[in-house]
Amino acid sequence: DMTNEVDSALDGTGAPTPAPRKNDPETLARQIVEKLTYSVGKTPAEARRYDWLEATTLVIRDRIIDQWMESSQRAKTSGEKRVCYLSMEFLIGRLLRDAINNLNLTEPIREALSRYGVDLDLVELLEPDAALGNGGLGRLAACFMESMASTDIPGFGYGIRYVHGFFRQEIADGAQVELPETWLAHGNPWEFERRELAYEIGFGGKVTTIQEPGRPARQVWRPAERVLAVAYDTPIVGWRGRRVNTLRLWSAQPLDPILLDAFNSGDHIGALVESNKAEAITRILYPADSHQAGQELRLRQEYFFSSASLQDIIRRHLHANENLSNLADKFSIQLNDTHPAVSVAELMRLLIDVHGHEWAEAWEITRNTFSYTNHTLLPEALEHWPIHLFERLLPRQMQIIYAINAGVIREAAQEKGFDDSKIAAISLIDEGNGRRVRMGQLAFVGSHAVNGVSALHTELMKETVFHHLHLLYPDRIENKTNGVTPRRWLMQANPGLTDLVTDAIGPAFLDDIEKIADLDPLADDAAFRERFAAVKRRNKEQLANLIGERMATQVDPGAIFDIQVKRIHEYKRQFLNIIEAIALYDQIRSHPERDWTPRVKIFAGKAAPSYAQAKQIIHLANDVARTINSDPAVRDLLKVVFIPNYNVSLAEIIMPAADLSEQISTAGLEASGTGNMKFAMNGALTIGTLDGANVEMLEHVGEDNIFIFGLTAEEVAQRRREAHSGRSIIAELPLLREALDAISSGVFSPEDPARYHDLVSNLYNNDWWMTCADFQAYWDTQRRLDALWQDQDEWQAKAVHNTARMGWFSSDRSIREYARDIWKAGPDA
Ligand code: B1H
Repeated sequence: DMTNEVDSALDGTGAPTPAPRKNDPETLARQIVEKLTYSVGKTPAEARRYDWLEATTLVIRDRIIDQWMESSQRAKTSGEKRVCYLSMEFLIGRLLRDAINNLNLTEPIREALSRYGVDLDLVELLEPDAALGNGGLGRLAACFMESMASTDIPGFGYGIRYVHGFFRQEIADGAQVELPETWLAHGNPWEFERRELAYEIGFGGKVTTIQEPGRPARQVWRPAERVLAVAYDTPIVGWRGRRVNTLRLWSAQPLDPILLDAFNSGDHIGALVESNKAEAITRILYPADSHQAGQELRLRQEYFFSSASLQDIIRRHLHANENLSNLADKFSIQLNDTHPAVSVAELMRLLIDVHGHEWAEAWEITRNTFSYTNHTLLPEALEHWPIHLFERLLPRQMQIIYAINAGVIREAAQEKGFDDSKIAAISLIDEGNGRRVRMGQLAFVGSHAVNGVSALHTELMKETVFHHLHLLYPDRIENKTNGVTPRRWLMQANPGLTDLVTDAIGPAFLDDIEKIADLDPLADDAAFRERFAAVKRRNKEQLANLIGERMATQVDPGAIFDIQVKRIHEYKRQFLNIIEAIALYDQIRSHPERDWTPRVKIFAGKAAPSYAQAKQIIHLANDVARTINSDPAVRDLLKVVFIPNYNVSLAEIIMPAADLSEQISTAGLEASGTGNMKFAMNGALTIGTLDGANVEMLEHVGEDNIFIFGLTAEEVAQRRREAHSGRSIIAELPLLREALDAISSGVFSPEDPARYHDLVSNLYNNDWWMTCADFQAYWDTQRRLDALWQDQDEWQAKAVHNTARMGWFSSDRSIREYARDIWKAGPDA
């Protein structure tokens, strides 16, 4: 069988297996030099740092492959249920340090390289980030992959191998500039091309009904275009190398690389048109976070990777099973948001048209196989495709969607007595604004379980977007609060804290992060607090160095590091944070005699290229930074920094260096947040609204250890119904008014005084995001934090409590809940 999970002569059929590998520095050093010589083609004397990276990666990779083959064989031969995580995004970041750490090889590798005068930390820095995602949703998929491997769940990630990941951001004259990202430029040693795993994906064309005598009518789809999906596999190593799972990413290739007839008749460009069109599908990641990218190419991407993944799952299933009737017993498929929701129609098509199942049975299999995670309630992010586009590109899937819809509507009318307005609400077709296919509704009805990503978000799903579907299927929605992997976000990102915790409570927490709770009593131990603060201080110095080097701005590591890093979005309210900085700036200048607490406000994040307001906010942050940082009147009391090109690797430096984490979204709009968790685990205090997972963080760390302010989700909804505006609030709050006056009069943009006119007038006329409504509460809470900073014993005790009480927010816990409640898979199934 040429289409095994991992192609190998070593499949347990008596072929020789390699000797177990030794992991002492001596052996590792010898192997690294061997790779350097025979794979890279350099002697140690000639080798440059990049060559050492390649050689080291290859040595680590060999060790992973041994485990990988074993894990794949185990999953295949045991017949255990496998979990497929379908996601348009996997925001992985660097892999080398993750792999070395999870194989427990950090020290021996460091030692091996040092024999040649090579510094492991510097080598690791050369690896490009795999940035195949936008933000939280893609990073969650990466944490989940790591946690599935670490908790011994046979998990398979399916996604797209974008040639260009998330764009690189530069700041020019204060404004965001987008540059192409080229992570594959030097090749990718982590991926394995599986040429034998290629599937045809069709687009367009016609559906014809075939009626043979004595047999039921069949539908046959003849696509007008076809492309190939080729698999690239990346191993995902779990903690202590226990299990190595596979991330399978699809690359689009033309069936014919060149149209020779066209070429020979002189049409050299035309000869390549088909090929270019095919490759365009997996060329680039759409950079619109929490916003629907409504273009045809996006729908092509979604269908392309959905169909390829399903064809692959079916092939794997039929390898060990006679037919697809028991598919749902052997595979669970999680849809990461609606981006792969077309899978529901595609699996129906494959079951009925290709594998000959009856509709009713196919529907049963489909629903039992799929489950769906919703990540946002923002109307502008909910995917819906114009019917004419959908029908033109995927005519057979459109027919199937109509048929699914008819069945659901019949059920709603007959069994629950839904009237027309309720039926309009659940319909898969939005009849409102030019008929559209609603992908959320499709994913919902095609799944046996639908989950939100925090307790609050899940409740709001039931009340808002899925209100009527929830009435129809009241047991379907459940909550699975997000988590983050402590291997990357604590152990690797913060080795200083990891060593300190190990020293204090022993190493058990490394294997079971909830045991970090043993640290809690040490919050009362002055000597421990001092060591805890010293670790934080060193991490802040490291970040201060980075800021000094990259931006030529000097910041004082003794000040509060107050950090907001995430995608730039109005609902996340970076603007509120900037206004507070301006108000503070004014106050410091007006009252220089007061005992101000020094602060460094740090921002980072990318705006979607087409999101004008978000780009304005970036511009404003940079303009404000320029003004404040060059004003001697505030000296070291206030600095504002916008660090360009936020990505996973930068986050790994930032999270451990924060004193204060800004999680200040308008309540009801941040589905969960995961940065909030990374910060708190690393001992930052949180200033935040009652939104997303902040609500559960409050429950875990306790109200004394988190700083909650502002309107609740319910109050926000109420004010929006009352057509709230900012004007009257601004009139009553001089601090706010003066800050806004400064912005709109061009204090921060003297070269273009009108630059922020719209940004500010939106607050007066509308205040949709409750920036004005929450300003005073936010300001007051910040001043309480200023006062707290003066009492370092108190601050550090709270910081220790945060680290000790955040274990529950591990993605291991999230994954175990999915495995237990939704997938019925894994070691405890
Ligand atoms: C989240 C997205 C998202 N929610 C559309 N929705 C995208 C929507 O490219 N697109 O079309 C991309 C991303 N991302 C985030 O998911 C939430 O805003 C966070 O609150 C949450 O923590 C994260 C993971 O659940």
